[in-house]
Amino acid sequence: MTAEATAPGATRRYDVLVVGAGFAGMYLIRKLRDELGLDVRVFERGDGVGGTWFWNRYPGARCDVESLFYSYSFDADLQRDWQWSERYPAQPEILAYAEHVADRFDLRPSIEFGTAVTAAEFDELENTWTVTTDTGDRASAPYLITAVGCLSAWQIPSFEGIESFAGEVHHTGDWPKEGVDFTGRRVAVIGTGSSGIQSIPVIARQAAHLTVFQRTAHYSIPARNRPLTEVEQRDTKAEYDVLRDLARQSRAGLVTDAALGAALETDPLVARTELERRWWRGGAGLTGIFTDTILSTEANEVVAEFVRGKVRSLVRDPRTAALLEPRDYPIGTKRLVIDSDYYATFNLPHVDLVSVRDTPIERISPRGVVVDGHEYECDAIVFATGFDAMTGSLNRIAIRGTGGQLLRDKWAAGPQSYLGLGVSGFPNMFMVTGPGSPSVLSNMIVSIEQHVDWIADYLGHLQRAGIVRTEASPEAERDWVEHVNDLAAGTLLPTAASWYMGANIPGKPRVYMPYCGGVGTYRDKCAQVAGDGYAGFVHHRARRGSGSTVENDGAVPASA
Ligand code: NA7
Repeated sequence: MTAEATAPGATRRYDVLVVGAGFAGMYLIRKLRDELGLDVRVFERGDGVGGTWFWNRYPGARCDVESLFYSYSFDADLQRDWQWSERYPAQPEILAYAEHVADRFDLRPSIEFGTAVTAAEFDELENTWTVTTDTGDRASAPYLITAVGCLSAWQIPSFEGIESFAGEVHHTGDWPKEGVDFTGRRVAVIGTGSSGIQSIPVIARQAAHLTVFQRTAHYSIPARNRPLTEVEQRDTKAEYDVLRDLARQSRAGLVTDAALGAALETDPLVARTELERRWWRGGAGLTGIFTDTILSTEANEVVAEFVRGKVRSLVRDPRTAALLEPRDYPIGTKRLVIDSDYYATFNLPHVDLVSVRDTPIERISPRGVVVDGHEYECDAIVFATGFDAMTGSLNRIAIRGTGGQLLRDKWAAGPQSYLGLGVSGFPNMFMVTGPGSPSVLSNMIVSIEQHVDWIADYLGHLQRAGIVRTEASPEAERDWVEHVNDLAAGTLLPTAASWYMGANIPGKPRVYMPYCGGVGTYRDKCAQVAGDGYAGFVHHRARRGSGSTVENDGAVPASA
């Protein structure tokens, strides 16, 4: 199918509208355009593909999932041909991969770059979505799919005096393409999540002086990044079918070491040896050592104290080490950070750590950052202050469903969705890795592929069955939200003031947003819903002359 020819300024018509050309948007084109033959239009605010990896070009930006598994599995030739150079891929390499995929599958003709979607509205008579872009263009289609990413709406806290700062200001999530040279300059980094922790060692190598402002000390584990050997790549690729399948059935979309068992039932010497082994091997496997790390405070403390011990041995100045020891939340309840040389950076004579935990940043002055009456002078400020995660990038678009309801109003008390895929009151709209799905708790590419495959199957089914309108039922949505909340409530996850909880944004409701039951379990649930005729979705079938008939009452099987 092709878009109807339209007069200039008129609304263009397609089969599917997609917001975002990151890994989700790109795979949607491949699947919907090339397999289902649908006319797909993707709107992308950046001027290139890659989403997160297009914007987050800060020094040291690197994925915390190993490159051989942070890659698409949908095409055997692609996964065989692409060569990764390092164990953990750096941003330029991931972006080069995304660009390669776009070229290889000729995705760019389906994407409108440099075009942000500002509004999307559902027409209840026509059963179509119409989007409006920041260029004033309008396009409509029966389906709207959001592929906006979970960490795309970057945020700078509203510090007093920020506009008076005379130097340069950057946010890690909106880093200039041409890079920033900090050579010989005094730099302030505010924030010590993944972006801060990854960028601090690299900035320290350039800057004349670096001051790090830390509100919460985070747990960070060495990446032990290194070049990948030919043999490793060849052997992994030979086993890809098995390994990818295990990842799909796993908890986090990764093939990981099995847990030893419950912490307090494990021989302390065995536990200690395994903690050391995992620390020295590097990467995110540390918290998976016990079955109850995220369930029991006592178990959690065994792992947390192990990391604190490492901080004490890596950081020479005891006062700085004490500030860097993470104590404010259980390990694993905020995203575990994977670093290269983070703690050792604080042994450098030109690097200072300022805790703003008890004395917050007072204001930004023309010359620097003011804390407790002291002005820390700098020439540049790097805000590594994170994102309005999971809902921010959806809520900034005026998405209107039935009755003109705004999605951001519906979600005023926290996101509500069915499976993180559909929203009641927003027919024919699907979210890729939306809140209520495993998304950020998983290897994102595994979750993206699962969602896109599921949505594509569903659109095929809808077309074949002549169903013109589908919508999550309020009951299915209510039950799913309750299930997602119950799962989180049985763990330590909601106890941290994390971005998973919306706690990093003043005024944002505190709700644990992702589904924490694991990607394997979640995949089974989605397959079961599909197998049951898309239970939980209400279907309307076109009937000549009199609108539509309801084909499915949206009943959900009791076991969510
Ligand atoms: P994060 O993980 O949200 O980190 C943001 C950091 O900024 C964190 O240390 C915050 O402290 C700090 N922050 C935020 N607001 C302030 C104010 N007002 N004052 C001082 N410090 C502040 O974002 P990242 O970009 O590092 O990582 C996002 C995800 O990307 C990451 O989890 C990976 O999944 C990849 P806080 O901890 O809230 O006290």
